[in-house]
Amino acid sequence: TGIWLIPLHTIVTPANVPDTYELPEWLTSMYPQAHDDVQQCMAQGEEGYVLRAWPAGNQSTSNSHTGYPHSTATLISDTSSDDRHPTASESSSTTNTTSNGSRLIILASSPEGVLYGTFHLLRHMGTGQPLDQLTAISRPANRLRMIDHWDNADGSIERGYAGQSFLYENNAFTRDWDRLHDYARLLASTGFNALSINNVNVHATETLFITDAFLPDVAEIANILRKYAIRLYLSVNFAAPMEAGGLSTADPLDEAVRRWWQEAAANVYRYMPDFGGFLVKADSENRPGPFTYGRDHADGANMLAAALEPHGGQVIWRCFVYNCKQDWRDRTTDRARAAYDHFQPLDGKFADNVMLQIKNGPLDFQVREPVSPLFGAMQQTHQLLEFQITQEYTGQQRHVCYLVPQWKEILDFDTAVNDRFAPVKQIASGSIWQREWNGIAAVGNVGADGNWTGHLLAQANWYGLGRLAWEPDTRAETIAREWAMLVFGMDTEVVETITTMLLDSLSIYENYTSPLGIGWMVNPNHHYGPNVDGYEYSPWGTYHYADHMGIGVDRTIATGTGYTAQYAPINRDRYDSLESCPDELLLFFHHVPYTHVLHSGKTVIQHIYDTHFEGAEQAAELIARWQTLEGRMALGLYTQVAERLAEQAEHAKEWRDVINSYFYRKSGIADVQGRVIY
Ligand code: GCW
Repeated sequence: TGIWLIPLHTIVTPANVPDTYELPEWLTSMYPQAHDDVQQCMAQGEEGYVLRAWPAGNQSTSNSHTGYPHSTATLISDTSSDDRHPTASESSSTTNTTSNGSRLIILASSPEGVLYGTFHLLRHMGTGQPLDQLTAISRPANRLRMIDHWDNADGSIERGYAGQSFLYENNAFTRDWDRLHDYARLLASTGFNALSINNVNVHATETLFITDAFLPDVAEIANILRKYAIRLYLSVNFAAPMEAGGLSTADPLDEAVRRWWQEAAANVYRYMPDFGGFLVKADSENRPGPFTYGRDHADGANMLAAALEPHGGQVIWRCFVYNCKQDWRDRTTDRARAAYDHFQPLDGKFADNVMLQIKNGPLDFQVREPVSPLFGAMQQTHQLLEFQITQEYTGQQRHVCYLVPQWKEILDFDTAVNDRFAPVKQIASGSIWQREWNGIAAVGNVGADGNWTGHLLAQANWYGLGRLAWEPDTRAETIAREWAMLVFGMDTEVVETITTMLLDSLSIYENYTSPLGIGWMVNPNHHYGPNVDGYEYSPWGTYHYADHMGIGVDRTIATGTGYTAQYAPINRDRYDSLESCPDELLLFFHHVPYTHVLHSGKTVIQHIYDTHFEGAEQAAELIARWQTLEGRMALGLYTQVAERLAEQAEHAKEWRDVINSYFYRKSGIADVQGRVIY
């Protein structure tokens, strides 16, 4: 097969498309669709591409490439030369999947587009699809498709479950460029185009990443990422002017502080002309921020935006701002309200190169939360949706928990702002209000472990986030199956078993952990394993208020914290009323007696018992399902997953028994099926 890469700008330029342009004769004669595809391709924008295969006999088979312009085409099946004219024998060479003389074209208006088109082709081949009928026209739905690392310079990873960092050790860069190269290729293969390389909690060493002490290393990383069209971002410390610059203040309105950031930014751009920008966690969980100086978040973000603006950089400012020192006796403060209360009033006040990064839910990446009401509530602000790929609260990559179905639900959620259909995916992408700089960012789940993600099956989450950020309408099942084929090959039984295990895993995990949207119930600090009261009398603001009568947080307007009022009317009313609130979020919004009857017909207490018995059984069944694959894959792959599934099943029992016993003892209500509760 001749595979042709046509850098479109050598044939046409955006200026002469679609009005008048001419394609060279050699191209149109061998490529019947050329005119249509060029039009389509230009419409896909910078990162899009057109992939097209057409069979032999449909085009001129002459070997005359006379007049074929130098450097407009490359035969990528030949690795010895990048830039020469194909010979007749090369361009008609065959593969197993296409007929003699068929051709395949990757058409894009930029090198990035060619890159993504190439990965599309590899994915197509890797999932066993025939080449000869391939037609694909694609562009990313989201401009920014980003991974945030929470790696620290000492080599640890905050919430990392796949070994140490491969970026840092002992307060220096590992300089493991080979691994980084592999990493960049993996990222690009699923469409990521941005990477923030250090934890949003910026400690002493990382504060200096924007100084000459570390910029040479940072720039080397950027050089590798650039080959795969990935822009590098850095998390910065809001107090850097003091901690790195020796100033006496970090007040965003102070002239010396503003100048310090301007110079720091200019210096960063001397090393990396295409540097993406700064990611900032400010006034959150003990990090410094503008509040110290009586300023607001717009003051803080805009100060950094002004420093980056001359260089084309951006500020990504996180909305994860809440009081982590509240008094558990105070029932009026509701952590869920915090992001909206802090940021919504600032809509319209942020500079154009500021994006607000908003966690998917109002709390913190629980297995079940409603969508953050901030989406849709800031129509004049660039917004970035933040997901967490690393499984902090969803089994820490010791349990299998395929998160794509959860992300899909969030992306598809209709915020109904302005009484119109306004799903989160259109707000994240910016398409709803024609905003250019929007997208999806996610906390990564990789580390130095050989399989990247600790649990092999956790790779599917990383892969899945990339695929969703490119095209949010891709089905969770399609993504799971694709990933399984790309990793394990084409054995149907293997692929189908893994696909269904992945698809079932989220509800299994939800079944045996905290019920009905209440969240938490984990051990404080490390967040692994059950502890119903772990955060009940703590300053972090995460409570369930269970007593002998009932459980749940009243967030209604009439009797609760009023959180429901942060949603557009349709959603507000649905959540506010006990009758219409969906079961799976009931305890997030309402405090109810254990005898309250759900829409499912069960009481709350019986639902807790049933789901926990069922979840632990399902976790045990995962082992049996996996065992059917023994001998059908490399032993090392088989065993590493088998070991984790065994641990998960044991741990699911612990969850079951802790949760069931706790609520049995609180409520005194027996299980109708009389199963063992301790
Ligand atoms: O999910 C919580 C984590 C913190 C994290 C914080 C954040 C990086 O428990 O470890 O800090 O959120 O998102 O900033």
